[in-house]
Amino acid sequence: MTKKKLEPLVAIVMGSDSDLPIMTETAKTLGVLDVPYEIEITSAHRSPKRTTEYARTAASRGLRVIVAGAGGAFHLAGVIAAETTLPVIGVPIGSSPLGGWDALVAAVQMPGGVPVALMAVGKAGAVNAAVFAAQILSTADPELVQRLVEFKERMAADVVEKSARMKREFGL
Ligand code: RP5
Repeated sequence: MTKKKLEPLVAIVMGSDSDLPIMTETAKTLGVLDVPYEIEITSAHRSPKRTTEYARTAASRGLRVIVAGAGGAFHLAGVIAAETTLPVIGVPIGSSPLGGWDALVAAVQMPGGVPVALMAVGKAGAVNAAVFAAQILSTADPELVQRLVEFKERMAADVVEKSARMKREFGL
């Protein structure tokens, strides 16, 4: 039996295809948590009209959370947050010669009234954006709470397994 494709609840948006190797982690983690998502490349600088239109229509299209990944000036997340009432989660990406410091510092300079929830720089931030988006959605979805509990249990089991593997490799 084929699984019915669910309407996306989370939008993963990034400024460039060069951000994709990082933002793929958000998609993968949402997949593990069984949260439907859509994914889009749109730039605050290079395609500003498309970006604002995307943000303006996101809520009416059924999306509930937006994850924005960008490097450099990190304008994407702020521009999106300015155009929607949905929660926006930002993932700074170390794509510029400044290695992500620029995006990180820019991300904590949103003016009062326009919040962007800041995750870690890079891959960890992309994973956490998915978990955080799922946590927001789970406040109205007990089954998703259960999947988040199982996600944490798997993480704990992975650590135990890694420790056992390390001991085997050391012959202990
Ligand atoms: C940012 O500029 C994008 O989010 C990307 O991280 C960075 C570089 O983009 P490309 O020049 O690789 O397209 O806006």
